[in-house]
Amino acid sequence: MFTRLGFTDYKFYKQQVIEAFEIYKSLRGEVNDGVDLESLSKKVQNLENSQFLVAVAGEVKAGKSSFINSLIKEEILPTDVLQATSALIEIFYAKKPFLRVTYASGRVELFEEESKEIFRERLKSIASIPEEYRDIPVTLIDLYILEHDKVPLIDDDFIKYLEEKSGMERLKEVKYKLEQYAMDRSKDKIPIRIELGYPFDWEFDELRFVDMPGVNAVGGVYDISFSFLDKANAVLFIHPIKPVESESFKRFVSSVITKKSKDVLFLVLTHAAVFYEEKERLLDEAKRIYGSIISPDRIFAVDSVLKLIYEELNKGKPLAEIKKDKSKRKWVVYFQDLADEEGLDEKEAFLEFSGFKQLLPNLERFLVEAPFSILTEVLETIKEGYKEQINHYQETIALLQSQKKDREEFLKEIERRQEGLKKLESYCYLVLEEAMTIFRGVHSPVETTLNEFKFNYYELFLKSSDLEELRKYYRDAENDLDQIVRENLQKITEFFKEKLKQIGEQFKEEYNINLPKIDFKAIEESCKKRVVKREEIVEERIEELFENWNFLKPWKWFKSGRTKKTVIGTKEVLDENMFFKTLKNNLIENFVEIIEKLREEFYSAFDFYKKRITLILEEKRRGLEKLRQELKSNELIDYEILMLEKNINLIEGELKKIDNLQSAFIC
Ligand SMILES: Nc1nc2c(ncn2[C@@H]2O[C@H](COP(=O)(O)OP(=O)(O)OP(=O)(O)O)[C@@H](O)[C@H]2O)c(=O)[nH]1
Ligand SMILES: [Mg+2]
Repeated sequence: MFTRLGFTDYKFYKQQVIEAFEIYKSLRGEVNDGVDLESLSKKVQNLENSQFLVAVAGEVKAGKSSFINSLIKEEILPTDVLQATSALIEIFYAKKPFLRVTYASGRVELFEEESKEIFRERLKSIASIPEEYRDIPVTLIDLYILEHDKVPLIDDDFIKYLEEKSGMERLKEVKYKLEQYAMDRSKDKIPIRIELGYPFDWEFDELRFVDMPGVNAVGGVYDISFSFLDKANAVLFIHPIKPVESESFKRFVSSVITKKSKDVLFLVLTHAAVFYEEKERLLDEAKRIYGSIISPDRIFAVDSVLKLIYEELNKGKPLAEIKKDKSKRKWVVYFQDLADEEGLDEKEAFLEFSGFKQLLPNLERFLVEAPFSILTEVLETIKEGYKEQINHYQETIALLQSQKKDREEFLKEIERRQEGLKKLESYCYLVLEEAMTIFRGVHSPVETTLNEFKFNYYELFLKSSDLEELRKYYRDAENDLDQIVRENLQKITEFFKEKLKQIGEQFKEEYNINLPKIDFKAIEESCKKRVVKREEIVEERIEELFENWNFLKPWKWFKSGRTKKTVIGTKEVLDENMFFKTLKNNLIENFVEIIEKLREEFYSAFDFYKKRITLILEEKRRGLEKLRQELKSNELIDYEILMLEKNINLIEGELKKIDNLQSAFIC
């Protein structure tokens, strides 16, 4: 589905769907058509505010910043500087340029409407590690300050800890440097969020890139990066094309990336120009090596510098000018020559050679796929609602007509229907009882899956050997739990739907009433929310980040377990093992508790279904009662019928429009 569509199409159809929803709202009026308007409005609102987060990760110096620059067509992110680990940079479209820096203390610095060059310099001074401190593990010192809110005492213990954690040696010799660095550091000086809004020449305003600090030598990332990866709609792992074999990527996939993020992972091999002749071979090799980790159509070879040259040409800068930039000179000369040889248009050739022509459309399609299915969902719900409205109007018209013809017969008809509705209600309750016996209890499908799930993750938690693995498994567990809840609610819904369908047919024949539509999807969604109590995925994933910058939400549950200092005797020491053990125990305890709670919540979902069904039936009964009590002249009846017919016409027109819209984007 949606295979040929990209950002521009999405933007266009999104607008159309929002408009269709507005019309739906106005046509619907007070009629209850079974659609949960609140839930649908929220969905549409999310569409309006949706953002696409693209996390760009990779080893130090892999070419992450250059890659983003080449996509946003501006050389605004500093390259060739070492990005500090606590500093992620978010880049997105803004009409008026601004740079906002949030520090760990909560202090915010805002720079507005400055030139690209000034932003670039500012970013450099805020986000990168100063030259003189490159040989000390500044990140670990920062993390210490962030977690303890005080400067560490640089004693032998601490130095040993730094050496163990960072893999750097002989740090004792630079003790003065460690002290000097630490002395000047405080929460007020450690940036944790850097946002850059700029009027990029990029057709999709909802896109947000995140330039992540390099993953460390063993492929690990810190919590703050992890929470971004976890939320990202696409994760691009950047790696130089040679050597193709990458331990950091493998480790990144095996112990950082959750099962869910794995579905959004791309591998981008950069520096393709440097090994241009071998490019295809290396790409094939990568596809072969990583075949079991990532689908081959998510692996690309690109060269960011060539793309940047193309963008400059596009802006009208002549090659002779571009050549003056030392980092580009070599590539200009080589590829200009190659373009000549192959008889290609000079400008287009740079784009062609850059490899972005393959990557970009694929990335675009990938990113819009999920939102496109939300558009479809919204339209489907609206259609269901409209159809129910038509049913409702037709029923009313029939009643009005019978009222006109024979008043006595009309009253009888209403009574018959009311009686039918009462029966229907008790039938529904019977179905609920039946559902409860199937879905509750020790042998129910819910219990079986939950038990299996509990057992699996208990083992994984116990077996995990470091914090990173534990973090990943915990997140996997959370996602799996989501999935379990979703699937089981779906099963319940299916059960209801099937039963109600049978009842509905029977009632239509016997009592001449249509079974009212029930928005099961919305019931399912609100149940799920109640059960899992976490925000839905699409919306406001960015805003809450500051609050959680250091921990994942669930991580917070056992925040107390995270303090890295352990008191042994009278001395406070940094004991990683002890810390990890405590953390693991706390986590398992929490985990079991959460499942127990979830089970209870899940079962209360039945009450929720019951309430909803009762409400819908009651409303229908009330409507009939109103009709019964109203005395209408024939003239008024004719008028009402006319109005209802007009409504039906309008709705039918809208339905046709929606069908056309759908057939346009399902191609
Ligand atoms: N030829 C070529 N050079 C590249 C490419 N990507 C990056 N470079 C060069 O590689 C160097 C490092 O690039 P950066 O973009 O700073 O790398 P980074 O991953 O952001 O580095 P850190 O933020 O420090 O981890 C720079 O000199 C870039 O010009 C590429 O695709 N082709
Ligand atoms: Mg960088």
